[in-house]
Amino acid sequence: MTQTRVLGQLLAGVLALAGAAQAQQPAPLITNVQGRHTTSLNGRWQIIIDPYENGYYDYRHEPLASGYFANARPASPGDLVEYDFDTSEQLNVPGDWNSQDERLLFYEGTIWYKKSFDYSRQGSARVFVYFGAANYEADVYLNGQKLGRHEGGFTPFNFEVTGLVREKDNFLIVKVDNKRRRDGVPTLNTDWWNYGGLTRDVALVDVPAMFVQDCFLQLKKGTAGEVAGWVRLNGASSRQQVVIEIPEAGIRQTVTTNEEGFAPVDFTARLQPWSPESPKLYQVTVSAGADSLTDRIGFRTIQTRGTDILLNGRPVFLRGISIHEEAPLRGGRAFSEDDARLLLGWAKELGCNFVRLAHYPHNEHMTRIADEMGLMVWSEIPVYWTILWDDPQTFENARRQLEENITRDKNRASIILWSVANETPRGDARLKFLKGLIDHARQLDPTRLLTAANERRYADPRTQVVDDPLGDDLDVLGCNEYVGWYDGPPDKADRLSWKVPLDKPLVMSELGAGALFGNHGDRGARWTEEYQADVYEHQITMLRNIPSLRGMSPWILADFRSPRRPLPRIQDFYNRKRLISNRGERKQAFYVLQRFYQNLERGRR
Ligand code: GCB
Repeated sequence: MTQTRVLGQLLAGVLALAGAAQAQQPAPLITNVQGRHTTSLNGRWQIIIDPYENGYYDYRHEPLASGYFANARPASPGDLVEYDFDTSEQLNVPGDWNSQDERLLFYEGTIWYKKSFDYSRQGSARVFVYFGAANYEADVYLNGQKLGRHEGGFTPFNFEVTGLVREKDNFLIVKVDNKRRRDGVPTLNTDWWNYGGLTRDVALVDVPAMFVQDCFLQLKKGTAGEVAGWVRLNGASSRQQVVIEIPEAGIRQTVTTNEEGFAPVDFTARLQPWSPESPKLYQVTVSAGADSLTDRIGFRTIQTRGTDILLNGRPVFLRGISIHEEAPLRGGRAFSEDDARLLLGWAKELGCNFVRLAHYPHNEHMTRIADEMGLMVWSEIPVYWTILWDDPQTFENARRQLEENITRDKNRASIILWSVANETPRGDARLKFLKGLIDHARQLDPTRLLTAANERRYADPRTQVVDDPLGDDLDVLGCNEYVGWYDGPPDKADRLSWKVPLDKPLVMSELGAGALFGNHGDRGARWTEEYQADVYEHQITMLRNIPSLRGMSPWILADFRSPRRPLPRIQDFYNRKRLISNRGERKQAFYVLQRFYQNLERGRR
């Protein structure tokens, strides 16, 4: 390389870094995207697989001023351009890359996505590009200019593109990188597949100059007839009137924002409560200036009293199941409304009134369909196993993912529990980290219950104790245990008693055993349906005897891929603890649990 060229590249690198530093953060999250005017950017996207990140770094590993995001093409036959989106391969968006191309099954690294589009601005003043999720890190560019970066694979983000988008020949380029990181959330080690890509919907969102960015409308904690929350406008430079209407309940309320566009809301209303038996949703419209935004919202209260969980003031037992965000019949990440209906429909058939959406925020169809079907939801962030408790950036990352999750879903009546962690190891740094998340969640949402899936310990060989010190800060104690699978034979459950010193409800957030559908044998033989069913039988007998047990979400409804499960012919990289096979066949344990849940529902515990 000549000296001037090297200097030029260095300078370009510095400029690119400076530009990147300016445009890093996504814009404040727009909520209820389903209720807005959008232009879908789903479909086929051109891709470049870039394991060495050549499109981002030069040979000194300095960021390039003009990387693949420039979408360069040779201007003359003598020009050297070593990539070409237009003749590259394509992938579907939404969708993970691993399940779309056999060569990408184990791929962890960068893939560049490009979508070209024309855009006619139908009177709208402002435009945002919205991503339902990209796993894990996304660098976003429109027409060669960097919009910013988002970290975290399961929550939405958006950038304003009002001044950048043009009528013809836009090109949106996203560098998606799913390399696992020690300081990431989740970290290097998980029991689920690291599906990479633009895994959820991508759309342009049109809004007026001033618009309803967000609102929080739920029953005030503990009251059946008072709606409390707030509205937030974007683009308001002075005080504004906002009208909230629930026509079916005869509600029309006007509030006035402050100069920043924020207004608290508080009014009384006679509303039929949302419940699994009667999942009533109301049309709620929030209007300000030229904007009017409608959502379907349910209203219910959720509290604890001693060891009871009270839904609308009445004790409820959470008949649940855990679910990963995977499309069981198709394979790969679930992303569509049909996927959500299939998974949650199976949960209903099992007799559930509750689902644990493990181990990260699922796509928005899941929580909206749960609202519609009447399933209570445990919603979780991927603070899983042993992340870096001492790293302030890891904390900030987890805090942001929690905030994005709550921001997106806080009006879903189905969500009763925010969970901040799964099977995290006891210790001071971890306690401080998780208390920080709990405090933040309570500030963002004072109406819901806080939980975490913790571990239990043996006080003596026959006594299990649930006494993780994090419990002091939780409303509901979550506990994972695998008695009969990782911990002794199935009948070990018969010999155990449980101690739960805190006067709080306990939810057994995981239990289970692996089996292949159609694999039959002796009850003592691993991987048979008989073994799995036996574990469920003994577990149910044991669980019945835990006085403060108020719910359970066994592991797990359907198949999910896992790199930790290589056993040939049995696992083949799937965690096999599912109750329903990937051809939809119900295993014996499905019917054991279904019978238990049906009896509970009929009041026979
Ligand atoms: C657990 C984890 C879950 C695993 C499960 C298993 O405790 O929370 O992510 O998949 O056990 O199957 O071992």
